[in-house]
Order: sequence, then C-alpha cells, then structure tokens
Amino acid sequence: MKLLNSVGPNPRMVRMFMHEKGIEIPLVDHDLLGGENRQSEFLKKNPGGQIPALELENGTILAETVAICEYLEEKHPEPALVGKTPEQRADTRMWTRRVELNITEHLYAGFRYAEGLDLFRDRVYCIPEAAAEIKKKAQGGLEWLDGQMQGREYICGDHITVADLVLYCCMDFVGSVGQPRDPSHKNIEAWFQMMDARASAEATIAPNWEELGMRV
Ligand SMILES: N[C@@H](CCC(=O)N[C@@H](CS)C(=O)NCC(=O)O)C(=O)O
Repeated sequence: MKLLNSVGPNPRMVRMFMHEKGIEIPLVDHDLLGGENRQSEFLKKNPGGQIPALELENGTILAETVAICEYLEEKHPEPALVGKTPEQRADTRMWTRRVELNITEHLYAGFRYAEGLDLFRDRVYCIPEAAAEIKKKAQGGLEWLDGQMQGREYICGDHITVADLVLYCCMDFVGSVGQPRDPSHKNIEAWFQMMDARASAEATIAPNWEELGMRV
C-alpha cells in the first residue's frame, strides 16, 4: 500500500490520521505546485486529479480524504477516529459532513477563487467574483459551529474524530493564506489551540512550510 502524497491540507489530514493511529504507509511524493496531479500519468490513477490517494496492493486506487480514512479505520480500528459503535460512527459522519459541506468546502473555494487563483485558474472552474461572498459563507458556518461547540472539547464531544482533523488541517492552511481565524469564535479558538498542540500536528506540517508561505 502507498499513499500518493504532496504538500496540501488534504494529504496532511491523511498523514495526521495515520500518525494518530500509529500507521506507517510509504509515501510517494507528487509535485502538486507544478501540476503533476493534473497530468495524464496521475489522472490514469486518480481521474479526480487531486491528492491524496491510496494505492492498494492490488492496484486499486482510493481517493477522497475521508473515504481513505474510513478504509484505514476498518483495517486498523484502534484508536477509533471514526467510532467504535454504529452510533458513534454515524455521529462522526454527520459532523464530518457538516464540516465539509458548510465550512471547509467554502474555505477552500475562497482560497482557489482569490489568493490561489494563479495556481487554480487552469485546473478548476474558478469564480473570482464570488470569493468574498464564499469566504463570508464559510465564516457563517464557523459561527454556527462555534455555538455548537459550547461545552465540548472536540467537534463530536469528548473524543477526537476525523471531523476534527478535517477542520484543523483546513483552518491551519487557510489561516496562512488569507483567511485568518476569527478571535470572537472562542470555542473554536480553544479547540484549534488544543489540536495545534498535538504531536500529530507538529509531525505532519511540511518542514519547509515557512519557505512555501503556507501551513501545509
Ligand atoms: N475532495 C478531495 C479534495 C482533495 C484536494 O483538494 N486536494 C488538493 C491538495 S490539498 C489538490 O489536489 N489540489 C491540487 C489540484 O486540485 O490541482 C479530498 O477530500 O481528498
């Protein structure tokens, strides 16, 4: 098994998941900034043209960050980051979906349509005129989540899950490229500081992130 890897918050999220679980999988690095993931050799593996992807022994390619994590959790159930019971797993999936649909997709789109436009305009359909509004939409999602997190340590309550890793890697990245955290979101700020202090956060940040100018 190999992880098709690169700089970027999504591959970092899978590496952070692996670190939390103590899983080691060889990494095959790809030149994302140079666009290797959009060229035919890579597209033959992942027609979605994005990173990360997991290449299994039989040649099967699994893409989509959360799907990869779900697969790894089935292979390595402990410590559980999706959940130990059907109820916990459903709760994690509910929150992960809320985080992706209401927050991280908008934060990423805000980046692609503005600060990341030079990198993305020839890769995906970009709507630069929507950048400011989509960033506001993301902040609305964060405002809502901040209220939901009152009295909770993690997004799903008292235990860390995939939902926390999805949001942390995204917020750490976008915070370094023009979408800073809102200090009035006190619950999210406390949660972010706690996530940021985890060994898995430190272990998965690119050693040259300062040179790159991005928390990836
Ligand atoms: N929905 C995908 C998103 C993956 C994604 O956006 N990956 C970024 C890196 S963080 C990427 O490949 N960007 C380069 C590109 O789209 O060309 C997932 O969850 O894995």
